[in-house]
Amino acid sequence: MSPLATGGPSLPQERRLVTEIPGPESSARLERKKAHVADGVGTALPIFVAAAGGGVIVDVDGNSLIDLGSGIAVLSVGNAAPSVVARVQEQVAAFTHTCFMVTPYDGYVDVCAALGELTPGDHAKKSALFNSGAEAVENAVKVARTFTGRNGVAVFDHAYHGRTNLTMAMTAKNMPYKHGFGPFAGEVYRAPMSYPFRDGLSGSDAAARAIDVLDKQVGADSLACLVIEPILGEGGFVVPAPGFLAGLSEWAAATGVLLVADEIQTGFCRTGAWFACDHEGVVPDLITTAKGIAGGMPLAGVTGRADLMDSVHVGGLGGTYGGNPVACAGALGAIEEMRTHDLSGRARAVGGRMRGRLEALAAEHPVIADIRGRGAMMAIELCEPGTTTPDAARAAAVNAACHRAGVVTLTCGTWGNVFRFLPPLAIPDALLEEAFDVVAGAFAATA
Ligand code: PLZ
Repeated sequence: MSPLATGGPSLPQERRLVTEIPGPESSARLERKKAHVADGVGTALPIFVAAAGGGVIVDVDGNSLIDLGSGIAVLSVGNAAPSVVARVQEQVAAFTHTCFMVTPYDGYVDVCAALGELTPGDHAKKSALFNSGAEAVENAVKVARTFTGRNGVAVFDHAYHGRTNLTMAMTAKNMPYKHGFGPFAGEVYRAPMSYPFRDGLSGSDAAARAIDVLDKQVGADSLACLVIEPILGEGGFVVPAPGFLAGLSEWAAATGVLLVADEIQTGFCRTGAWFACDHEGVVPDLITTAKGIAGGMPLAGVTGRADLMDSVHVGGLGGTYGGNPVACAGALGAIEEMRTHDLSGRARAVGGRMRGRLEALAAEHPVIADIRGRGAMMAIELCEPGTTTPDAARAAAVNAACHRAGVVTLTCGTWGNVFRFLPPLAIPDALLEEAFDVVAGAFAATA
């Protein structure tokens, strides 16, 4: 049984190791997992969770680990945030499901209204809700194809958009996401991304390079949309050079190609603004959201210009669970928390602290070749000193050392050599500092 009944910010905000990681209770459960759960479902850090909240995850052995991953950028408001818990409890006791397509309810409409207000641009907007990020991306493509009458979908190098058939085609990396799973959906075309550390190009030059590829190899009049993460997520937290997104946006507007911003990882205060596009003054035609939107409940959205969203025939968008009332209640609680506590400001403060620590670390360890990110979405790319040759082995070693020392860290990037930091914004400063002491120790121990 779990040693703790509830999580949330009242959990002691401390790193506490009472066994090795993973401990005996987690190791026993890992054997059960191996017996009953498909091997294809991997696990980055096999501690079984009993409770979580603020900046910690407590496991079944009684260890308390510092969370620098937020369940992959989900827990902006923190785990089991009181505002989310209260609304979810109230909703789950009232009704758990009707299917919005059968009989509607307020929560769905309230979330769509909030998305219309918060996403970039002050034009008339409408939304539709789904269960996962991949599903949102699929539906954004459906809307774009219907509105434009064109089929082509442009995506970028290093992109990650999901694990369904269309979104696998849109995702760049083969292992582990695509290997052996084809054939993939057609009409997906890939253009070069701006990657300042590796290409040294200005934003406008990188945009011209991408536009040239799309012009010559596809033709704008065959493209329904251009789908882009304004900051790459799984692909390595690459922040495109300033002007790259604006250059693409101008070209898209001039050619009738719809600009779809995939803000599933960057959205909802993570980067220090409601959305990453806000930093560049770019207003996408459509935006996909998920992850941080609902404090851990499964919910995703597509939001866009009302005329685009309404181009789809009645009944063309939906699904049994999309915009489930309990998930919508979670979103309304999370959004309230972000609004009342200025979580964008908090993300900037957390990001500033992390950048300072990473700069100090890079001065000592030449394997750290690049520091990048925005707000509380920061990463370091590890390369053989003085080169751009990826050092994935070192990233894996540092990651494992952090895990053993009680800090939940994640890697990412096409070459697996990027170490990324995504703390819950509810993490106390002292705990964040302690986590980076551990990261520094892990670099020293693996040097
Ligand atoms: N678009 C930008 O980051 C999800 C994937 C983890 P789903 N990223 C984490 C994994 O290995 O499966 C993501 C994203 C961007 C789309 C998605 C897909 O969102 O909710 O996982 O479907």
